[in-house]
Formats: sequence, C-alpha cells, structure tokens
Amino acid sequence: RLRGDASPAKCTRQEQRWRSDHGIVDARERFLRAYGRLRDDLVGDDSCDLTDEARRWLAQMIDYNVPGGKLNRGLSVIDSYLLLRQGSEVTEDDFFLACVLGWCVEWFQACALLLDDIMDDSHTRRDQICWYRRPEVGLRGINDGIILKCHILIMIKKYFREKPYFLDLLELWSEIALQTSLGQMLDLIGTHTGADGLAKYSIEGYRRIVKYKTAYYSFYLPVANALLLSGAELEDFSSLKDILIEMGIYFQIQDDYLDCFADPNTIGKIGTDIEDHKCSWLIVQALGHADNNQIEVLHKNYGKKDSSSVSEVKRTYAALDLKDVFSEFERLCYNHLVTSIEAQKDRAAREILKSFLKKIHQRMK
Ligand code: GPP
Ligand code: MG
Ligand code: MG
Ligand code: MG
Repeated sequence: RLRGDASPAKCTRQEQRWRSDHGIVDARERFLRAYGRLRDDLVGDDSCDLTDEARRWLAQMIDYNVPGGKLNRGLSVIDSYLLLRQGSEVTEDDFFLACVLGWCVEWFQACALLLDDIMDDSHTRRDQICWYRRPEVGLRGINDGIILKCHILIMIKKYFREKPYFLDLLELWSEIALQTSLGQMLDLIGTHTGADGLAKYSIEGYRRIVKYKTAYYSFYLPVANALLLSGAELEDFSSLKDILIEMGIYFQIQDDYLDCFADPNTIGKIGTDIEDHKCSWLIVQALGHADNNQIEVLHKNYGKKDSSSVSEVKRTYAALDLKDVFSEFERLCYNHLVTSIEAQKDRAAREILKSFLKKIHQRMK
C-alpha cells in the first residue's frame, strides 16, 4: 500500500491544540498540499533524462518514505516561524517557503530513517515494512536514501538561491548533516561487540551519541531554519539552541524506552536495540543499578538475536524497575526544562520551546 499520497492525515489532539493556539486553522493541510507540489517538481525535473519507469520508481520511493510520519519536525518549522513572525503579516509566499524548509527537514528524516533501518536491521517503520525489506528494493535502498538527501539541496537552491541568508542555510544544512552522520557513526561503533562489550557504555558516552545522531537534526534544525527564514542571526540564539539539544536528548531517551516497552502497533516499528547491542539509555541505567549476578546476565544476553536472550534482558530490566527509573527521570527532566525555558528572555524563544515540550512530554509514540 502506498502511504502519504498527499491525502491529509488525521489531526492528533496535540495538533488541534497547536492549531487553535495560533489561529492558523489549515496549517497542516497547507503543509500537506505543499508536499504534492514539491514531490511532483522533483519527479518531473527534466534536468536529467529519466525513463518513465525511473520516474515511477522515484515517485513511489518518495511517497513510501517521506510523508507517513508524525510530521512533527516539518510542522515545527512552520510553528516556530509563525511564532517568530508574530506581529507581522505572513504572506502566502512566506508560508510556502516555511513549508519548503519543513519538507526539507522531513526529507532529511526520511533519508536518515531509510538508511538507519538498514544499519539497524529493522523490520518495520511507520506501520509498514521497511523500504529496504521490500523484495524489489533490498540494498538498492541505499541509493534511494542518497537521492532523498540530494533532493534537499535541489529544493533549497530552487527556492532560496536569491535570499540574503542562502549561504547560512547551506552552512546549516551541511553542518547538521555531518553531525548526524557522525552521531550515527558513534552509535554504530558502540555496537561492535568486542572484548569490552558493555563495559564501555556510560551516560556521558550515551549523551554524546544521541546529541549528534538525534538532537541536532530533530530539534535544532527545524528552529534554525525558521530563524533564518525570519531574518534572524543564529548566533543570537545560542541558549535557545542549548535547550533544544537538551530536549533532543530527552526525546531519544524516550525513543529508547519505547523501543523496549511500547507496543509496536503504537510506535509503528519493532524495537531492535537489545538485539543490536545498542548503547540505549535503558542498558546504561541497568548497568548502573544491577548487582553482580544481573550484570553477568546482561553481559551474556545483550546483543544476541535469539528471543530467549532478549527475554532475559527484558526480565532483568523489569527486576530493576526500569519503568519507574524512567518515569522519575522524565519528571525531573521535564521540571528542569520548564525552569530553563522560563529563564529565556526572548518571548518567541520561550513559546517555541514550550510548543516543542508540549509535543513530546510523556509521548507514547
Ligand atoms: C535515531 O536512532 C537516529 C537516527 C534515525 C539518525 C540516523 C542517522 C543517519 C545518518 C542514518 P534509532 O535507531 O534509535 O531510531 P529508530 O528507533 O527510529 O530506529
Ligand atoms: Mg539507529
Ligand atoms: Mg534504528
Ligand atoms: Mg530507537
């Protein structure tokens, strides 16, 4: 089944709240409409002499991978932009440009997930089988991921070449792309099950991995795009950036928690962190709380594909009350973030951060 063929997805409760907060009743629909236009332009681009079959592949690949998620990152560009522009009129053209950058973030996310699923040996994503697991795709999916990444630059050049902040946009995107790939590299290096195995995992190492692999592109990137679009200088918002990165780390900790404890039908993907020997927040906590016997069980079973090893690890997590450890962490982290947000001098910065926090606090998916 093809997903995301520009049919408006149903609004979540959070999204409806967001809409009424800002009085932009059709922002999500307008964002989805922009998708159809951007996709058609990329598929129809005649700078390359493609066959009809190739264009069909391209259209299907984009539809399968780009629009089927929660769209939080993409909509955050618009959300943040509207907050930054409060008090001044946002034209139809301004709004469309915010949609383009929002979709660039979603394109980036699609590329990252497509490739991440290959590297993590995952099975499902966004309620459907992973793209690379489709029989007609396989490792050809690597090239599709590269194409999605190239599309971002094409869109930015097409719509922003003449803008005074064009170079800043290019610098931002190349910096974040590198940080994300380096984060992914740190994540993957951790999964080498050498002699030191789990012993190398620490909370400092954990924070380094997730700051790079997730926080920059998921939290800072959408806001930085909105800042540039509204004519701001990124250097003037360094404390906003710091809090967004902190929120991104919290978001990945939730992702790690959900990987183990959520129903795959709710999160749309089957967790693989235990099998993959990932430096997950849960294993770092488990190692910190376990006694010698439990440490031995974890060392013996972590990173093994068979379901009985995975069950042993999950049993140990349960014995260590990791669900409660997580709830307590979430409570403290939330309070800490609220305090940091309140200390922000700039009102738009406070509103942007609050809107992000509202979207992720105690999320179930
Ligand atoms: C999330 O890790 C991080 C990414 C998806 C970034 C990948 C970056 C690349 C350059 C490929 P995760 O594996 O925990 O995500 P998920 O649980 O969604 O698979
Ligand atoms: Mg991964
Ligand atoms: Mg993954
Ligand atoms: Mg995960």
